[in-house]
Amino acid sequence: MASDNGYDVSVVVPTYCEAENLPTLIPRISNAMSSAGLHGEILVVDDNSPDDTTQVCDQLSSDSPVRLIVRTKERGLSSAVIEGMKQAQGAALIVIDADLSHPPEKIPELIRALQVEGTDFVIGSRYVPGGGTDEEWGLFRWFNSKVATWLAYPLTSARDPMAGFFALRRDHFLQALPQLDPIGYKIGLELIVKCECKQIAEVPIFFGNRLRGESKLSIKEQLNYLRHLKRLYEHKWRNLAQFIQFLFVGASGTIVDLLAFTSLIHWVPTNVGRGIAIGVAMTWNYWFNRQITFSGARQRSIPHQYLLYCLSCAAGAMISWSVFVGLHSQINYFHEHPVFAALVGIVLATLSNFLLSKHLAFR
Ligand SMILES: Nc1nc2c(ncn2[C@@H]2O[C@H](COP(=O)(O)OP(=O)(O)O)[C@@H](O)[C@H]2O)c(=O)[nH]1
Ligand SMILES: [Mg+2]
Repeated sequence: MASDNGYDVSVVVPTYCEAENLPTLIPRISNAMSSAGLHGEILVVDDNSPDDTTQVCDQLSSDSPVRLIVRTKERGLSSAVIEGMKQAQGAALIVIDADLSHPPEKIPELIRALQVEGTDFVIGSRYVPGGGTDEEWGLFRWFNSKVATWLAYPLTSARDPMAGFFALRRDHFLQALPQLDPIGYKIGLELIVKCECKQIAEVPIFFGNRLRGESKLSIKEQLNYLRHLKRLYEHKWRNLAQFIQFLFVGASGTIVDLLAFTSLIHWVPTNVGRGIAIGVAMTWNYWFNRQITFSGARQRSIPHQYLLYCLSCAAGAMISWSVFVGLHSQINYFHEHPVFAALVGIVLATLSNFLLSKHLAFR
């Protein structure tokens, strides 16, 4: 496996303040490649770290095929990895953290797994037999990583799709490049979904604690992961993903409606309280559908969009009511079971609400 210029592999190392780790990491990557007979390059993609990364890379380049790419306008792990991959020239691309949590000696094994016919993507995996994490990993971090993996399960059956140590072919990456649009940390998951990787191999690795320095994984990045997941779900199942979000917002609106109603009946006449609670819930639903379900339509003017949303809800209410009246008066079964007639009305109204919201209010 070699590209036009003869490189078998490009190893992309995203860094932010990792100058202390590079003198250990780079020679280990370089040795791992040469002992397996792999001809390649190491691309360090640094976001202008306020440490000695530049000098350290300069020194290391006399013995290792390392090249430093410094970004000054952008910051972030995923976009740094993409930048490195864009500039890479090897036939295979490997991404590895700089802090020595990932064992560089496994690089040849990842490459061999990628060469197996049909394999699209290879993960250096903590969660397959033979893999593991350092015992000092706190319960919180372990739990966090597990929950993140479960949330991604419908997107991929890989055991460790959150890993930052992985390999794929450069031509495969280039095909998916125009579609890449990650936020946050999980660039491997982004590539698995957007490159439509079907056959994923997992090579067991032991994920150690970082050698030196501090983790850059913040709470903000964890929230970004949820936003990223939303995007990936929408990429894979656009309408279904939107409909599920619409249902969740609707369910939260029902709770808001009932809470508002039960508090209002102490202060105003019941019918008035019911009306106000419906209005509050509708406004709640509008807002969260604008922010979450149909976040792509956020640039449209609020009053106009709110009015259209209220009209969509009114149409839904009419449908719910007419279906109920029709079924209840015409069909014997529903005459005897009015709750089921109401249920059919509610289901149809929800569908119509969704379609009108999507194609009219949040177009
Ligand atoms: N270029 C770049 N690299 C980053 C950034 N944030 C983290 N990294 C690198 O990504 C890798 C993983 O980050 P780390 O802080 O170890 O995350 P953790 O292992 O999840 O705690 C390390 O090599 C970091 O230096 C960033 O904003 N820009
Ligand atoms: Mg780390």
